Amino acid sequence: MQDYKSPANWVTEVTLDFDIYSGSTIVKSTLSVVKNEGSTVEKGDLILDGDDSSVKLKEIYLDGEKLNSGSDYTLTSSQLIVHSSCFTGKSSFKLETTVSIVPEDNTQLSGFYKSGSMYCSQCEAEGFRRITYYPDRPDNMAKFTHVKITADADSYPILLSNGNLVSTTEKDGEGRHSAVWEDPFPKPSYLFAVVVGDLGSIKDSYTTTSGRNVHLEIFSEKENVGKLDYAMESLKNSMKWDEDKFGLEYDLDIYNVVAVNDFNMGAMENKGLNVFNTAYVLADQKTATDGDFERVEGVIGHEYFHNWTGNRVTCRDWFQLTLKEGLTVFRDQEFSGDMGSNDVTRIENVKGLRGRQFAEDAGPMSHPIRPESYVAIDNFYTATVYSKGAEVIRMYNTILGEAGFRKGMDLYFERHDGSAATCDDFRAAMADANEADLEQFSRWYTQKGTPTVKYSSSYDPSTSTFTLDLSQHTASAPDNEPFHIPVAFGVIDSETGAELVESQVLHFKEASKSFEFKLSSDPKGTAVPSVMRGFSAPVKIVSEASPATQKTDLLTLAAYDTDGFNRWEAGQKLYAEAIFTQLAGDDVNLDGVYQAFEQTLTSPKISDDSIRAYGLMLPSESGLAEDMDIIDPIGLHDARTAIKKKLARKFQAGVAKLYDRLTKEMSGAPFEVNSKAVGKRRLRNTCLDYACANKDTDEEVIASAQLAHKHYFEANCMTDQVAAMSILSNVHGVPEAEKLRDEVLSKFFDDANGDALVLNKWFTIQAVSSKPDVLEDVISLTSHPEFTMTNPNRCRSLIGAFTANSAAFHAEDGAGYKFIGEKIGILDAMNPQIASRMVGCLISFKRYDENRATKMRAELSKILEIEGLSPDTFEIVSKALS
Ligand code: 0A1
Ligand code: ZN
Repeated sequence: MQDYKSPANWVTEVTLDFDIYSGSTIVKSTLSVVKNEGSTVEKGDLILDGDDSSVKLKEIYLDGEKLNSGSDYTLTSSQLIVHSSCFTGKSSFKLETTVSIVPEDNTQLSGFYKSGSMYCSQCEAEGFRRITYYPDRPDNMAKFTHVKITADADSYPILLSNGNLVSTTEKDGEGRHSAVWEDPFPKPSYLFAVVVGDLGSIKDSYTTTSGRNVHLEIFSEKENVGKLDYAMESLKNSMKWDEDKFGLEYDLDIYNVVAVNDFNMGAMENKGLNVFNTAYVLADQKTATDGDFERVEGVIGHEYFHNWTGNRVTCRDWFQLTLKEGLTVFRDQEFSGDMGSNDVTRIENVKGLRGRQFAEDAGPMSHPIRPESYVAIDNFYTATVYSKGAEVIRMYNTILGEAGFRKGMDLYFERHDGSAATCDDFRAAMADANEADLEQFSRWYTQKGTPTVKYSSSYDPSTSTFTLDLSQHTASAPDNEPFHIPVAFGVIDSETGAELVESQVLHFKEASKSFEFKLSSDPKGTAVPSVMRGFSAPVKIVSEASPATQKTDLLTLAAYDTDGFNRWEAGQKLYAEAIFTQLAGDDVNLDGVYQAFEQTLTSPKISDDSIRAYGLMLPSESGLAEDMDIIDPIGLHDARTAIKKKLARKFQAGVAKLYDRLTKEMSGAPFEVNSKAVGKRRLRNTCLDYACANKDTDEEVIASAQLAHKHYFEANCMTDQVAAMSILSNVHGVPEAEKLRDEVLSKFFDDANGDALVLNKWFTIQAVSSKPDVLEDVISLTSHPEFTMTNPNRCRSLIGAFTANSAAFHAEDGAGYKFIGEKIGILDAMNPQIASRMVGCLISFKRYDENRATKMRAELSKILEIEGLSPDTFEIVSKALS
């Protein structure tokens, strides 16, 4: 990690003036600058960042004196350096600049840009330097005391920035009007925002515990205003949750949120003015799936929670990104769990982590949650920094307990509110508040890779002692020192299901260690260890018991574990074992799998339909792939499909019965979004999936298609439509079934009526189809009039989705790679952030066989040769090829 140095000068106050004209925006800034007495930087020059591909300097004055290029300042492609000779002897001064920018030409969507008919900004991580010259680093916290926006009044009636509205002017003789905003909280430039447009909105209010009345307003393009209610509910729930859980209240009188169509990421926590990708804020029965609703709630929560973990306490430098992101993801996960079901949320989050973060950690971009170096910081908004970062925060919670964690949070805010902090500051607050030793825990911040924890156990009846042996190592980073791993643990009696050792957290800090437990009485059956309950650490967990013992242990845990997560996990492990056996071409004995599946399908003990549904679903191909040294994408897909078919065949009657029961129960019921209703839909759609998996003959293919077709036309919501259409999109080769498929696809398209988010689903479902000619479909969809590469959501919905279609993308002839390679070249010139994310699908070539690896490498080499390749894409590709 580069050594941190605070700058020679601080900007303490800022005024900005945005004068927006079509094709050119003039930005005037006045920076109040003071010398940083604590700086160790040798030269005292004022260093301002600025991207000259976006910002054109017009004028520059220091305390009213015009400065001259060369003698007073130096302009490079990325900096404006004001020589210290201009301000020697001054303890403070004001620097005024005028620049022009062209938001209409900004296709990178970083800085100030146009999205449809509105203008908006995106400043994290380094977008502010594309708006004006400024010390664009998160440790420079300044008050933005006066932000004036002027634009055409008729085209842009809404003028927004951070903080409180100070004044407005009416339309003048030239048809222009203005607004002035002031943010009383000092902030780094990455939290600055401006939005200008002709927007609709919904309004509400929230009164904080201490009586502050906060005006809440969510803006969107006018035609989408009807889809904002769920976001507003989620916002109010988030505000209440943070007060209840952490005693944290909102601190301004206004909280604005704006939905934007063109956005690189999910959303942005700008102080008092969140900007959201429409995909994470718009939701209604007709256009959003339950997953979409869930994401809206989670992301609204995430951005709101950033107000304390990110904005009030920000990051000293970008190496500390996980300080705000890991912590805020942990907070949004806990919020979502509390709003619905904790077990369900945990299962979903762990599935996500295993599918994406484990893969990242096994590839060339593997990095610790606090990265050591970067070329483009935008490349480090990763699953590791976010999701593994959240797991690291969760481990503090597990080690210190909920009350201890809260004490640590309180101390963290007491020490660091209003400043820019580090990951070490956070760890110190947690340790000091609890008098805990978290020295070894720091390795989670410095060491990369996914550790594997192996375990074995034994019981000695002569001493009534149960022994658990643990060992840890990181295959991808063998030099790692042992981590401090909290292992949530219990022991179950295979005969009675009784808990023989009460659930507790073991502190596993050595390369290997044995833990002993005295049992009060001998087990009736065998004593089965339940290890890593609730997924208590981001590790792979492997049993060293014989395959036969493993199987019986898993059946015990699937039936009796008192930990909901491990009950689910046991079933998943049984399924995974069957899939791998099938893949190896060995005889698969499915007795255990059948037993677990049947139990899940019928057990009256399972009261949550989502848990039942997740228990019936097989592990994802991406999750399974992480347990293979060399990934065989097609073999894996086929093996998983084969096991699914066997289950579908065996439980045809039971599945159909459950499907029918749910259909009856749900018919006529009003549409609701709550755990119960979502669970029913999830379970019924899981049954549909199995019911439609019996497709050995043409008759069966037709019958499946008919069932999905009926499901589609009887659906009262997007969730059910998507479930049915996803099944139909796989149909091929049986004309009668293809007719039904095409009918649904075109009805879906017509009903979308141009709705961007619904059309994204239409593209995605076709891109992830298991049809053998899916690539041809995808290629022809790139010429569809509704397709565009300039909108990140649309681009991801087709191109990105295809890369997730593992069996098709990794086709042996390399056609998938070639297609993506070409697209990345085009994309990089427009939007490097999106291109560099997309290229991630090619970099893990070492995980594939020689044929595939060679072809993937060849595409990467071609990309590397592109003239003017962005630093973002260059960083990823060059790392992969090195
Ligand atoms: N801080 C945001 C994520 C974000 C990061 C970069 C962006 O533009 C390049 C936009 C958003 C969050 O965690 O929600
Ligand atoms: Zn965040």
